[in-house]
Amino acid sequence: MSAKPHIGTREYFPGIPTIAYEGPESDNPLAFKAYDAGRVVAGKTMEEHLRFAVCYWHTFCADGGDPFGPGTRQYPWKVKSDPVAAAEDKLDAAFEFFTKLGVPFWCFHDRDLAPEGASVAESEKWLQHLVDLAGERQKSTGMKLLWGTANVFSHPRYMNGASTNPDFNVVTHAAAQVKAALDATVALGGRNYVFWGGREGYACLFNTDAKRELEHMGRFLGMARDYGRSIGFDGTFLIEPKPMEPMYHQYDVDAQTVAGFLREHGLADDFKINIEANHATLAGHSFAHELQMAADAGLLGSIDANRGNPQNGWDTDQFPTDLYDTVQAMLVVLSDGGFKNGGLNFDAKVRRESTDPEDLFTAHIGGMDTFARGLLVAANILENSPLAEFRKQRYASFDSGKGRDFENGKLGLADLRDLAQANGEPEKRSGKQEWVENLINDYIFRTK
Ligand code: XLS
Ligand code: CA
Ligand code: CA
Repeated sequence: MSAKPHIGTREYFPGIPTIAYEGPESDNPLAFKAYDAGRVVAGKTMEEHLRFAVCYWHTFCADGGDPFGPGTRQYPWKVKSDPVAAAEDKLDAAFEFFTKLGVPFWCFHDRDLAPEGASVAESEKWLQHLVDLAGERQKSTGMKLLWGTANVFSHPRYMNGASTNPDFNVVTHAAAQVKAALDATVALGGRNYVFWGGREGYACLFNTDAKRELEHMGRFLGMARDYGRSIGFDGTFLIEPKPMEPMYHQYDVDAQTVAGFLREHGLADDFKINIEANHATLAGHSFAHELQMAADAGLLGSIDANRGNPQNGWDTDQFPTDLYDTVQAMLVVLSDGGFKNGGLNFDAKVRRESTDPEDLFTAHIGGMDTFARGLLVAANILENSPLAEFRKQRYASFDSGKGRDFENGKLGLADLRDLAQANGEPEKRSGKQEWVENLINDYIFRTK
């Protein structure tokens, strides 16, 4: 460990000001056009509704490397050869970025923050050191932690999985990391703790006992829940679904799969779901579908805000710029009563070809503005449009009479048969899809 903690005197983003709201007419790429943190919408400020977070891994750790070539960005906080000293520099760069951008939250994996040591104890010591420094930075800047997590998928020991590994010794290492990451999350006042099952799945079913692996995963998550509660974690545990990549099949396929798993293993009171937009599309769903399924199950916890590329089938983690997507997302979030512990974490990376430090800022500004516009439009639709009433009316036949008896379980299948015979052919009722789609666009056009 380097002798003295870094004191953060260096500026890593010189020439970049604190980002201000300048309004829709501004041409300044380093200003918000829609995100006006203090503006009140539907009873809360934009900052309170959106709860933006910057993720540590894509923004400060990744340098643009891909399977075909090395990184394209040389970050000034990555030059020191002592890995702990480099981690201290990275922390300073991160907190400078957070404060200049004006987001209230951040997110990390254990190994983003501190390097892996030569033993479990050394890894814990280094993480503890960086957590202490991060705690000081949080205090001086007012930043808060949206969630912490453990990276139990990059190290080669996890090639066959972490909690679902066929080797118990590997499971113990995953437990050591999750324990330390929970300690770190609690020390930093994190509101959530995330499990993304990166290698919890299989590449080949012939050599896999999927039933046993799923039982191990349920037991492991229960142990993590019990440990977290025992050290005073009162936030939300989150599972982040993703159907594949890196594995051929990952067990947390989508929101409905995870909801069933949580109920089967007695975890649904402590766990909710973290929906990532790009993972939804990998599962063959839309972002809005995944949010709706999670919300309907009472399990919508938080969001990883990004987008995929419709022309390919992998996890491109691009910044969200599609207003239609964010309007749909915010319709679900607002109808669900808004975020409680959760928020909008930009699990998104600039393209390999985007090499200026400024690109990190413009990418986040674009994502924040797109969600802020989405919030404004969605709030306007919910407050002023006939959408909710139209949807309710489609189901009006269940609000009284035999329809209500059906919903209340008072009728059997033969009763329904007799009603069909007695009432004859139902009247045709249009679903009016084109009309509702136009209505959404009308509100996108008219919202100020
Ligand atoms: C990867 C995931 C990962 C989780 C946190 O695809 O999005 O970054 O959010 O481990
Ligand atoms: Ca994610
Ligand atoms: Ca992703």
